[in-house]
Amino acid sequence: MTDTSQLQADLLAQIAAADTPDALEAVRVAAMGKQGQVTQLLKTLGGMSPEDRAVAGPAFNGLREAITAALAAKKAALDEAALNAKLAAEKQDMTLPVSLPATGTIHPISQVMDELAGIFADLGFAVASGPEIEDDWHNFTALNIPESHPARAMHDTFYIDGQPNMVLRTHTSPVQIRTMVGQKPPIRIIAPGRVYRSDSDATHTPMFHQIEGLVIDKGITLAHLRWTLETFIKAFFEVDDVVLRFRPSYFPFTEPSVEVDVGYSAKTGKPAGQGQVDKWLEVLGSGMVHPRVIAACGLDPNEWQGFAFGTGVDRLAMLKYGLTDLRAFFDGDIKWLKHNGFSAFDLPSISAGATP
Ligand code: 2NL
Repeated sequence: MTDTSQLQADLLAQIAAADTPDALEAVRVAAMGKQGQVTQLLKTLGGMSPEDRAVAGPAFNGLREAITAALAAKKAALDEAALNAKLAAEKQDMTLPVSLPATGTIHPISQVMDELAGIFADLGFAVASGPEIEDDWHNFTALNIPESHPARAMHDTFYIDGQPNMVLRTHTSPVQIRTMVGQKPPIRIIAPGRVYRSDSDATHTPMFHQIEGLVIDKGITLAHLRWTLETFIKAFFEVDDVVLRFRPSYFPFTEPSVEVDVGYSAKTGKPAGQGQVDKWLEVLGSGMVHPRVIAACGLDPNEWQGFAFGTGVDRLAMLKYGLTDLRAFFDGDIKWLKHNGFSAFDLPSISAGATP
């Protein structure tokens, strides 16, 4: 009864013949399960004389090991074959063209964000980003906004419940503060992103999009600010000739502060050149970075100067693409998105925005 070679040959043949995981499992149960042939054989060792057991033990255990190994090898082979079949069935030819018409569109805000990033990339600006939940220092204090400033009042700022020092950022300036703190000048960045203010009516939404820009270097003057903004406005509105009006203004974080208006033509509804201006539209706030802001970031204001600017992306999108209802931007109305969205295949560039 110690000759296991016939049983081993039978079981190995059954394992070899099993061509599905279920069939293999049936063979395993029949051999190695509680009532399995190999298990039953091993149980007989207990009732044997020591002499018989000395012979049968190694033989039975050898059988068990051979079957266990064969089951494992077959299981691995079947698993691999199953995976290969699945991969073959799910194969996608990535070189095939996209089936048109594509149904989704690029939201005007995303489109304008892409255009802005493209324009400023060509001017040597990197895109920076940061958290939307900010601490009081990065959002206000470092920007020379004292405790008493109205921008800190509860009705403007969303505070985080139970964390009086944390706010939803009210502008993207904290991104620039983080860059100045963490990076050695020269710095040329834009910071586009979502910002939050507790304000909601026809022209204000509690979340909106802002883009700010910052340049820090040695010997930076208002002339650099003026050239950069003029170049940006021409590229963005796709006009060669544009008249900008710089008005003195006030921001706590810049000194001097300058508001920038674009001359508009009533006839074309576009920014206009000399002699064609019918009205002025305010498009940007800007100024020379306040020495206190530079110092708050650990830099010496006698060594480093810079300019900064900020504007609303949603408003820029409305101006450029003739959209009149701000709230429609956030309604998610498919008809509106289809009509006002942009093709994903239409890449914005410095020379041309995309056509809706
Ligand atoms: C506006 C005006 C502005 C800035 C933003 C800025 C950032 C740093 C330092 C100094 Cl870190 N300034 N940003 C400067 C002037 C104007 O935004 O009307 N935004 C919608």
